[in-house]
Amino acid sequence: MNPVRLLIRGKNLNGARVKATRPQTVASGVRVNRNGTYLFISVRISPAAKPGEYPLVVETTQGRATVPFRLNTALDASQNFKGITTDDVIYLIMTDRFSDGDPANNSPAEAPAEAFNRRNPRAYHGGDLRGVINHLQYLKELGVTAIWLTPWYDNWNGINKCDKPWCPSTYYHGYHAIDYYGVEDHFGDMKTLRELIEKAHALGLKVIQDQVANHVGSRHPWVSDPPLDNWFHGTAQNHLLDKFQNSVLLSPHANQEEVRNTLDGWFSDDMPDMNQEEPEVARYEIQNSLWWVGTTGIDGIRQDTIQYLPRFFIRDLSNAVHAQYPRMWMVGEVFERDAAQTAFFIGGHRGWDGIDTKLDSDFDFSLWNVSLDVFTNKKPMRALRDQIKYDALYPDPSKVTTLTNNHDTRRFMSIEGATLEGAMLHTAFMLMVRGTPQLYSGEEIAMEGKDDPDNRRDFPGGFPADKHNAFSASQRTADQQRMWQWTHDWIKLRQEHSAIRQGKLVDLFYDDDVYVFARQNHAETVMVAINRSAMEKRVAIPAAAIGMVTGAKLLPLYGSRNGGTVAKSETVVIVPAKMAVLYRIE
Ligand SMILES: [Ca+2]
Ligand SMILES: [Ca+2]
Ligand SMILES: [Ca+2]
Repeated sequence: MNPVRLLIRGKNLNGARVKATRPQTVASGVRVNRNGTYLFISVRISPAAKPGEYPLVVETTQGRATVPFRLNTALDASQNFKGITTDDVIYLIMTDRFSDGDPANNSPAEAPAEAFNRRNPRAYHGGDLRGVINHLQYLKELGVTAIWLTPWYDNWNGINKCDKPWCPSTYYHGYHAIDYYGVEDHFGDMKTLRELIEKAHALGLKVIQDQVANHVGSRHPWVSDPPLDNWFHGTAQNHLLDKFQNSVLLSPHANQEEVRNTLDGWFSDDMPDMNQEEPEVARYEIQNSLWWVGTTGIDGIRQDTIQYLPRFFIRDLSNAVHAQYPRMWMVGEVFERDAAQTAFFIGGHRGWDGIDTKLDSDFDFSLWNVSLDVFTNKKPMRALRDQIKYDALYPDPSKVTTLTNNHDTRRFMSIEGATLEGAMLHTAFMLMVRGTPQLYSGEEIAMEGKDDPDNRRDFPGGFPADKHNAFSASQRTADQQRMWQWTHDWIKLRQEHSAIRQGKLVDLFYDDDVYVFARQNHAETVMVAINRSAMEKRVAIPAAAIGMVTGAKLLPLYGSRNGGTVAKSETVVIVPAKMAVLYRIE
């Protein structure tokens, strides 16, 4: 992107002129805000410019200041920005709750002592980037191929006090940025972040950044002194508050008042809504996104609360990212149980508004929700097939990101009706169905946790003085080890069979207790049979539907010793109780 638009903060900037000090850069297009505290400037960079310092000089009648501006050496595009595909398995880490690798950063200089308190579920617990680096090998052993870290932007270090149940609270989760260009000091610094990404890449693990273009935190210095009067939708004193009438973002018949409330309303009084209709805001956020990719070498972006961004902006952001980093991938959080809504936001097709968001992926919350109900015995197994039929709404359903759950939802083991076997089948299903699966840290050891923040408990063994270390197989309980091994084994099966990662999905059988489907590509056909009941089930599969001829064999790869042979165009499979079985067709 050239020229780049820079935002300079200062004082007495009214009437300022800006000059580049070296011939390889040319400055133009000055714009200053009313208070004279922010200056926008475009800098065109010659393709011949070498990495180095290219300071700018700002001059007013009152004086002169030098502004540092550095061109960095580009990272190797063959080793970075790799994008995420269905070949990947994503593991979500809430950085503060995973592992404390550097206790020295637990109470940064200006942070009050009570902001760090492992007994307060809304305080910092000490997890950091070093803790993630220390456990990359653990993730490699589990078999995942990509990690998504919750936002690492710098957030306010203070503690909120109020008479509400959520106080005292901190921004340990990272969704209230006070500096879009800063790394949270509780988590580490840019050098540690680069080390994390380089070490992850060296192990074959990709890294996904959680970006939040929709809002910043109310402690951001912009809130009291905005770079432009319309930088936000409204002001701290006067703004809409989002009522989360999300379906108005889908409906062509929605009235504009409700649409504006949902798009422009603040996510909370504590989360000022950025105004992407202002081109300077859109430009700032797009460049910021590209800057993180280029500076750190990340492989993917998870875009928070994406449906509250204007659709033209999602498109412009997606296009800008793809133009500079062709393999880059962005997944959006459209937290909806209605597949029509998630499908509306994914790229690859135009909506009724004429916009194709070009968004690579969004999370499949509808299938996630049904799977929770099925594997806690609230809905019949056939509900999985009844949901997945709405894949008709997607231009390419393989592009969705499936999830076992995330940091905003209850952990499986704390849902009413949950059993370990249910959790195991839910996980196996998500690893076998179409899409790119995303697991949440701690599910592999069947952690418990009710609604936020209980679903964000510390990973056992990640913190100094933890008595029990679940990173180590020898210290896991029997249930933890059973879930860990199961998760590991199904990830491995996915990695070993391209048909699971890339093939089409064919429904073969579904009733109250059993769902059988094939995954099929040019290389092979595999078949997944899941039986949630306490009884062994025998089901007849229409073998011809997946090209099996008389005499063809079903070889069990996992979950059973019983295979099958095709006779009279069908084959009978025996699925053990509370089990998922994978077969290969021969
Ligand atoms: Ca720490
Ligand atoms: Ca901070
Ligand atoms: Ca918004």
